Amino acid sequence: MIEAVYDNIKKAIFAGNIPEIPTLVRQALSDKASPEDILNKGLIAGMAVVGEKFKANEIYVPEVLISAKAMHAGLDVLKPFLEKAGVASKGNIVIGTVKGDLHDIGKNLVSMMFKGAGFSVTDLGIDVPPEKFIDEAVRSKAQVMAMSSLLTTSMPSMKATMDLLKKRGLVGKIKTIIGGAPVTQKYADEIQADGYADNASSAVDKAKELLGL
Ligand code: B1M
Repeated sequence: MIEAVYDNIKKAIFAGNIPEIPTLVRQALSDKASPEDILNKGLIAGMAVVGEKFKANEIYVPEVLISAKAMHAGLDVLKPFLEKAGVASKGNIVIGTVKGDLHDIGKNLVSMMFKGAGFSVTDLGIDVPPEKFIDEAVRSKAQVMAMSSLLTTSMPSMKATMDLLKKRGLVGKIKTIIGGAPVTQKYADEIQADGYADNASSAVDKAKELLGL
């Protein structure tokens, strides 16, 4: 029964049916589905199909953009459930999508999960240059700087940010976590980021681990 609702969410994401998504997500919530299952089995599963069809040139950027809007409409409904925040802040995190990259769905999810785990989060948005990452991390007294990249062409901006962090003598003082579809642990090792996470929940685990929480 609930599987059918997940399937409808998946199809509505692929079809870019923006008005239907909030209704379906609310329906799943009232059917007692967990926010995590709605996210993973519905919304993210739908975006995965979009990614496959996009890669195979069966759909193009305008369709992907509409699906992304549908995804955001679903995340808006889930947000308060994913962010059921802890009382005292566990620490400050700055997060953003690196320079040259406009993808923000995964980054927004990671941001929501951090908030849900009780961190104070400064979200710098997309296309964030190295200077801005570091200036904001210093200004907000962040313990963790979290960078997202979805493009192989924007990954070098992670390295540029790490290089600037080193130049400013902040390595070790501000912990760094990187992630995003093309990013790997190997790449994190190469650029000497403190941590890598392959999904939003493991980003939270990694932040806690790095801060000894
Ligand atoms: Co783009 N795009 N896109 N796109 N797009 C990809 C990434 C691509 C893989 C599609 C493909 O070819 N199969 C491909 C990249 C190839 C590569 O470099 N490896 C690609 C391309 C090529 C492009 C353009 C260049 C296309 C063009 O213009 N010709 C262009 C680039 C624009 C730019 O950024 N400068 C482009 C544009 C777009 C849209 C604007 C249309 C749209 C983005 C809308 C938006 O974000 N607001 C879009 C989308 C939606 C996608 C796909 C289809 C879906 C991405 C997504 O949101 N996934 C994507 C294909 C795919 O990934 N399957 C694709 C759902 C999201 C929940 O997952 O973001 O992976 P994800 O986040 C995950 C994990 O990666 C991880 O946790 C999240 C969930 O648990 N994670 C982290 C993410 N950040 C993390 C940070 C962490 C830890 C974990 O720590 C800090």
